Amino acid sequence: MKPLNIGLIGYGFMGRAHSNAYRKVNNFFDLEYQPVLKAICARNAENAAAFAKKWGYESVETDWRKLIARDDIDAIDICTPNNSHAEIAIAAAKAGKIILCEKPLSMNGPEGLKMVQAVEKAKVPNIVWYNYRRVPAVTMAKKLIEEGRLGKIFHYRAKFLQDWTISPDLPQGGAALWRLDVKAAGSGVTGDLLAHCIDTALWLNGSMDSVSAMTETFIKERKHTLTGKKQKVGIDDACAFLARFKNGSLATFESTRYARGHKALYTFEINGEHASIAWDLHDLHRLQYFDHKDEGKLRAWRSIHVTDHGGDHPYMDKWWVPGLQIGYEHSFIHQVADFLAGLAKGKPVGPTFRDALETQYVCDAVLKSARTKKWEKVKQ
Ligand code: SOE
Repeated sequence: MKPLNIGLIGYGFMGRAHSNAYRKVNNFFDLEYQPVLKAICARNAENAAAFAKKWGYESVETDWRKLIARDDIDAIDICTPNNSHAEIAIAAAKAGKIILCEKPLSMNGPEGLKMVQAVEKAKVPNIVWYNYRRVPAVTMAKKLIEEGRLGKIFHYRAKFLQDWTISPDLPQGGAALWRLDVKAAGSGVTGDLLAHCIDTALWLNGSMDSVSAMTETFIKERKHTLTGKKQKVGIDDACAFLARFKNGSLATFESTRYARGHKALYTFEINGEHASIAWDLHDLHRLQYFDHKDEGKLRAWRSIHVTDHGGDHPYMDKWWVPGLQIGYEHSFIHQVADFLAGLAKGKPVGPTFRDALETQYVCDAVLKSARTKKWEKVKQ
């Protein structure tokens, strides 16, 4: 097997999810490449060393520029807050590194475009970690749509609901709460949560034409973790938008961190001429499917447990015996497996930076529409 030396930047939630994927992928997938956990990079040397020990990284760096300059690093994995993605990715591309970047790609479309230009100029393989595409039930939804089973699509409906920022005492900023600080995150639920819904939607239902959005910031001021001072909150706490897809379908998207009782309720439903499908992250191994072509007396929503083998249920033949389900972390393992397989064939694997730029353009149009209170076209 060919080694692929990974240099991971950032050791938060995503640093763990990606490291776990690198460690497990070759145990379950037959691949030409094998990720090697070469270096972890983070500003706090002590924490980085503890992370290296726990996950098996061979070395520690505290400056990402030094990591990128190392000849023994093949791929840079960016798991830092959103405001540093562009600088790191552009430098990594210039150094000829393979790049795996956490979502969202960038703070906004223009910044994302520079990143796309950098990786395309350098011709380096690149991917963005929109992991939900590779939950087997979601991948199966894509297959069903591609097989034409839904026919013409009329409606796309998605939401991503959480409830962890309701307390006004929660500060903004710093290592754990940078998602609440607009300077680090770029936006609130739009870039953090709706970006997932948008990525899946563009993948399943094609490009969007225009959007009409509303956003709200319920808590206007929060103490900043780093300064200790109360500061204006610049992120959107909640966002809902209507969209028109280029295929003529209509869509609704909603996200909030103020839906008491919901932790990560990502759901979507698609209604086509012949059939409908629905999916729910809290029950991620099931795909709900209704087919109007079924015999009348048996026609009903079926709940498909996407755990079977035989090539029919995506990825599942790589795991346990039929009927035994897998979970959230496996979507990252699948992404690494697909990326490594693409690398061996010299083929790009989505979502590439360019794919993720389209999501960024939708986010930009959504935030603009919330400001102008008008329908806005999505930049193509
Ligand atoms: C936010 O709470 C978050 O962790 C997102 O940043 C992730 O992308 C999402 O998958 C789960 O929620």
